[in-house]
Amino acid sequence: MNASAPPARLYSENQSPVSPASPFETEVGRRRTFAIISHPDAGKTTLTEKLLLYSGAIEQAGSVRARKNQRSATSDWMAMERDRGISVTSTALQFEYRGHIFNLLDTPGHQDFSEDTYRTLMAVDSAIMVLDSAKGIEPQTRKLFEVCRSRNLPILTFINKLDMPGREPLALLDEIERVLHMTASPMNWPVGAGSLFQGVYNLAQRDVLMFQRHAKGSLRAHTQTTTIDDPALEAILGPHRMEQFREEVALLSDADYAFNHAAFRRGEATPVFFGSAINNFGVEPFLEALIGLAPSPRPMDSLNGPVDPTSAHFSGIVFKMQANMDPQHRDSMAFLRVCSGRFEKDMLVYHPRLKRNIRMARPHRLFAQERETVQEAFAGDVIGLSNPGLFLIGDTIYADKPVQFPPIPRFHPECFAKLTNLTINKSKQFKSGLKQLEEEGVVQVLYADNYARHEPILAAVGDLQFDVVVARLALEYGVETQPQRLPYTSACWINRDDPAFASVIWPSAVLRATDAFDRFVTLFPSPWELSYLAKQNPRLVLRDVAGNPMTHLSS
Ligand SMILES: Nc1nc2c(ncn2[C@@H]2O[C@H](COP(=O)(O)OP(=O)(O)OP(=O)(O)O)[C@@H](O)[C@H]2O)c(=O)[nH]1
Ligand SMILES: [Mg+2]
Repeated sequence: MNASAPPARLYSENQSPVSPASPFETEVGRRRTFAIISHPDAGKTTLTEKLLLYSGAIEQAGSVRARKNQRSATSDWMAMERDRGISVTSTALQFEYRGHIFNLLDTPGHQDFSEDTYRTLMAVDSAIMVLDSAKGIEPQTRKLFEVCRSRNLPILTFINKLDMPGREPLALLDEIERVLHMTASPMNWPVGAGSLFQGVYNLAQRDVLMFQRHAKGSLRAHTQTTTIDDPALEAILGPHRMEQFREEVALLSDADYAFNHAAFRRGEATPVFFGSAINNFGVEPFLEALIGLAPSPRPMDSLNGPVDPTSAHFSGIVFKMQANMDPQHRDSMAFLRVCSGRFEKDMLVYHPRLKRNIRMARPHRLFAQERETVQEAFAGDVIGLSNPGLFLIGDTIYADKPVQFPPIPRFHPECFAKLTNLTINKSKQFKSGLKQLEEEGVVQVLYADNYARHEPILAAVGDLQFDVVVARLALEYGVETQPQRLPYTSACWINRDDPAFASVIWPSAVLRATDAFDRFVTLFPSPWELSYLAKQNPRLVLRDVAGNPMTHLSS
């Protein structure tokens, strides 16, 4: 198919395309809301930057690992991200391109931040899976893919770093099919590889887009369109590679590789694109393809059934909180995915958790750490709400027709550290900073029941979360802190009113604590002690962080 051609199409609840009927439906139909996911370092932030460059949203792309005085990547705006060259938190970027509104969410790849990525995947209609051509499908990509699959999210694949020595493209397609059980349909095919990577062949249009390298990719690459029979192509590739290239292209015409849009929409097939984000090679065809392939807003699952994005009734879900994004506005921003209807500045919405109406006085369009007031938004949009203290992750809001979106589960923690405040005269900032970071979901904060000093215990999925807490407390709250790893690896939650609770004899190795919601938590040095407690107290219900019974322990 011609990836760049299809017009905006609107999908009804049963996923069959219907013609846009009203200006409102056209607005919804022109939205494309997607997350970029992968194992660390595959090039998500670099690709994000280049999509912004080609869409005209930025004029010059920064480098991810920015040296002093260089521009740095738009989406890695946090100091720690710039210092370390890794993404720590998801970033929302809204921009317009060829009549379409893109809501792009760049996610962190590191598994210690996977809870943030997971939340973001709850708010999108499709995902871009970035693969490093030398590494193929890496463990974290696979895990995130499983999350996408559980939500039936359509996935587009961008195979990156073709400018470096990598695996054979056919072997990469084979790996996608074998490991992810998804049909991989190439939409273009690389001309040359490594230092000889010169362009991509568009399989539908049967033309070749040749690239020229440019100033480390900070500006658009010069391109030239030619045909596969152009002698210049053979002159660049040499007779042997040219022969191989022709054979591959012939093979790809086979029906096995044909792109099936319906299978893609069901998450069973993925269109595959090749490129080198750092050099801007293959970025423009990918951006064009996104218009036709990335779906417009889909119905969102709610406890009341699927919510049609084109319903006239406004609804939305808060999927992320982020404080202190803009040093000039040290406030907390709630990221809202508009799930249905039209949002208007100053509209009155109902907040079921607070059981009251609130006025949406300060909605923002988000572009990484930048913000500007928006007057309206439509289903599919991600907007920022800066209403202090009103929102928590997972909050539903709606205008008139009651709806409740499912809760966004927290991840069960596996590492724990005691946090000491070294800036004694700033205990207020220490407390409020920690509360804020807890609300953002950066880390969970517990207080031990039997510690003499009331020092907080951080509970996390991975160690890097502790580094984020320390760095952000220092930079955003002026508080120096020292984390000290504790020897616990497992946790369980127990209801205090559990009938079996009072008779438990607590082993000395466990630590009893209370979480931010005043729930009772127990920490164990190893899973063995946790199983032991379960066996000794068969009627006691041990729960995970989401409150679900940990059934595997009783067997
Ligand atoms: N050679 C080459 N390097 C690339 C390319 N794209 C990105 N890189 C480099 O790969 C490294 C990681 O890039 P990022 O864009 O930060 O990767 P990421 O996937 O966002 O990483 P996390 O967000 O930390 O998971 C950086 O040093 C980039 O300059 C490419 O096409 N070719
Ligand atoms: Mg990144």
